Amino acid sequence: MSNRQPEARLHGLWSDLVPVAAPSEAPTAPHGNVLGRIRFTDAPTEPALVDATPLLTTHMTNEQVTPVEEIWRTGLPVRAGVSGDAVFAEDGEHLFYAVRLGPQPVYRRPVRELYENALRFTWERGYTDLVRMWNLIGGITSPNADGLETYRDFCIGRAEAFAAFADRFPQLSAATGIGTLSPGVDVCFLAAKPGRAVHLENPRQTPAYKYPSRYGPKSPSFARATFLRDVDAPGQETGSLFVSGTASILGDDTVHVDDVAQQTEETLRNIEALVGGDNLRRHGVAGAGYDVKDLDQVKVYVRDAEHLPVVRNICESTLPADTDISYFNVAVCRPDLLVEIEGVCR
Ligand code: 3EB
Repeated sequence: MSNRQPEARLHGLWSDLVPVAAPSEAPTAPHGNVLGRIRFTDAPTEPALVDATPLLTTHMTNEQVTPVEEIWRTGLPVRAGVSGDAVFAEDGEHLFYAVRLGPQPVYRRPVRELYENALRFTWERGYTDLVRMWNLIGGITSPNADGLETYRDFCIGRAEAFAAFADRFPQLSAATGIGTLSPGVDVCFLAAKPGRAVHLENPRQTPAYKYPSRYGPKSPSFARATFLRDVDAPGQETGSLFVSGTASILGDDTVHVDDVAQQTEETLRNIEALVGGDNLRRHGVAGAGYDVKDLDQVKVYVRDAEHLPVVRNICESTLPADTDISYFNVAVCRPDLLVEIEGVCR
């Protein structure tokens, strides 16, 4: 665990990645209150309140990688609850929501329902800005019962839900769409009270919601990053930049097919362009911006186990030694994508 989160910034939202085996043995006493936890381990389980805190458990580790838990914290008092199949927690400024959808022959309708329930709940509680979403999809590039790729099937249901809520959630946030190792879909997200979130696109990439239909009947519903201003910093540009799952895509094309080293380097260049000052200012966020070296709480998804060493090498030589990085051996949403990387800049 790195210590790059400033202790003083108690009114933002931050996360740690810790080994599952010893979450309580974190080297520094964690400050703040737990808003939610995402456990990346060797089997999925239904989301539940554990220690009065939402816990989503997703199947993302095998013998290649170490189970970890991502813990989201806030400086404000937290209240947790259950809503149907979903679990949530809120602190008056932020909401964490998690739900699991079991294996389905066709995902479109149940995914639409899942997202509509989630968006309705979130809107009713006043968390009207989405901040960061994760879509963890079993068999992501495998066909559904109708022969359509599961990711494309998922994207239809999600897009239909966002279309139904376009009056309330006109802006899409940062997200990840990635494979897991068990069928079913795990979804969780963070949302905030209005006025603090700014959503960013990447000048090197076509906005995902404008991808042409050759990638699927409905485009993916997400932005490339979301900047969340700190609660206690009116007029100042301090906050967190949530970087979406990023891959080796230029425009809408996968580049460096079959070359994992080049895909990893292109992905890091995409992140560099996304988080830099020029791109932030283009979206109305003042300040110097970030460098790819500022990326922390990094998750690196690698499709093929044999590519883990080369991807690790490139990430470790690009990012500072105290960066928290977790690696997962899971499929990415296009069969030709070998790697996807996400993280947070502060
Ligand atoms: C891409 O850029 C790679 O469907 O929620 C990245 C982040 C990707 C989020 C999603 C998909 C999603 O298109 C895939």
